[in-house]
Amino acid sequence: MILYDYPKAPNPMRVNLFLYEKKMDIKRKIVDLSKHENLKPSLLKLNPFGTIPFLYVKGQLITESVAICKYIDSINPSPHLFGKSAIEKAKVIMYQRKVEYEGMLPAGEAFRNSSKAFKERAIAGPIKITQIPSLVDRGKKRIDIFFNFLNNTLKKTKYVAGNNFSIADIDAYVTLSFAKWIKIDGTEKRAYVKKWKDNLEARQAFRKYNNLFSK
Ligand SMILES: N[C@@H](CCC(=O)N[C@@H](CS)C(=O)NCC(=O)O)C(=O)O
Repeated sequence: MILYDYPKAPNPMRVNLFLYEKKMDIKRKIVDLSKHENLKPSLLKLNPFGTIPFLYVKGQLITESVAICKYIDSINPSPHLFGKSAIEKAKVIMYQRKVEYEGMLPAGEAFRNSSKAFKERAIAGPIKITQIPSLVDRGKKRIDIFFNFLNNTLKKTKYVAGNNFSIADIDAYVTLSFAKWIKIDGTEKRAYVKKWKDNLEARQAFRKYNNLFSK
């Protein structure tokens, strides 16, 4: 099993935090996104979608961070980051999808449609897509709505999907970090988000991830 990785970028960050929470060390190959290595023919041959992370396991390609996490979870179920009971499992998926659709995607929209580095690359992967500047403000507005939702959620429960830590926390934390790339601080005036973030950053897995870049 090999993970094609670039830990700094938001989607690989999700998988890295997930692996650290599972205390799993797997073989990795770094694909330098700053040098567009993902778009090299040799890499596109392995993963035609051109996105990172991706996993190669038993000759099979698995892309999409949540699918990679699901595979890891299936081969190594403990700790239960996708929930344990039937209700909990459904809630984890419910919140994980809300985080991904209402937080991560708008953050990506605001970032990729504003950054000069992505002028003709507004969508990740090998197909050229021109930026749409009006998506920047809309993306930022949606992120603001998302962080309010997150704050209200965390007012009621310790973690995003309830009282147990899950993949929904990992993805929400990645969204919080990603939003900083477009100069949005989701903790500002959101005391519950701030408390939850501090709590996550005290976890061993999050410390390990953040230490990668602390030099
Ligand atoms: N939906 C995919 C998104 C993957 C993605 O967009 N990855 C970015 C890095 S965060 C990427 O590969 N960018 C390469 C590019 O922009 O060409 C997932 O969940 O993994």
